Amino acid sequence: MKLVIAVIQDKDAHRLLEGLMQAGFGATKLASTGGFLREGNTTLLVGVEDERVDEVIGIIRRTCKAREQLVTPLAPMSGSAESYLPYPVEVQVGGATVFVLQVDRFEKF
Ligand code: 2BA
Ligand code: 2BA
Repeated sequence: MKLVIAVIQDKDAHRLLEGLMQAGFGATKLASTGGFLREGNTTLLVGVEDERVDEVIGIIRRTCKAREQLVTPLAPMSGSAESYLPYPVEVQVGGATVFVLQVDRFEKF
């Protein structure tokens, strides 16, 4: 068994859960925060048999879109604050960031 951990954008969470449920997968949705943007995102945990991992990743791939987001970087910790002119920069936020972990033991009671 594997545990698929997928960090996705909130906007895609509903559709992804729907797709996973339709295909008969179990899932748990967690509210999370990105370390860089410090904004809310969604982390899904999907426990799945080894042979269906690619199916889960396929559903994630079809559902989750990459989007451009404007961010204004924080002032640097060092250097002169006066010379620092913050301007928004565009970053591309995935898609999805997916980890697949081996599950040593799975129990349900
Ligand atoms: P939920 O997904 O909200 O599911 C609550 C209960 O609803 C489940 O209890 C199950 O009895 C039933 N259920 C779930 N999906 C169903 C479906 N497609 N058709 C009919 N009934 C369905 P549990 O199986 O004890 O799961 C409790 C919670 O554990 C789940 O809440 C979910 O958050 C998590 N979970 C279960 N299996 C998981 C998995 N493979 N991966 C990740 N999280 C899982
Ligand atoms: P955030 O950390 O809020 O990052 C959002 C987006 O900002 C990233 O998109 C990336 O395009 C950009 N970014 C992140 N760190 C950067 C940096 N040091 N400099 C410039 N740009 C940077 P994604 O890579 O698609 O990541 C989306 C979210 O997935 C992340 O939100 C984070 O919550 C999670 N994630 C990404 N890589 C991870 C990893 N290795 N481990 C755990 N979570 C990760």
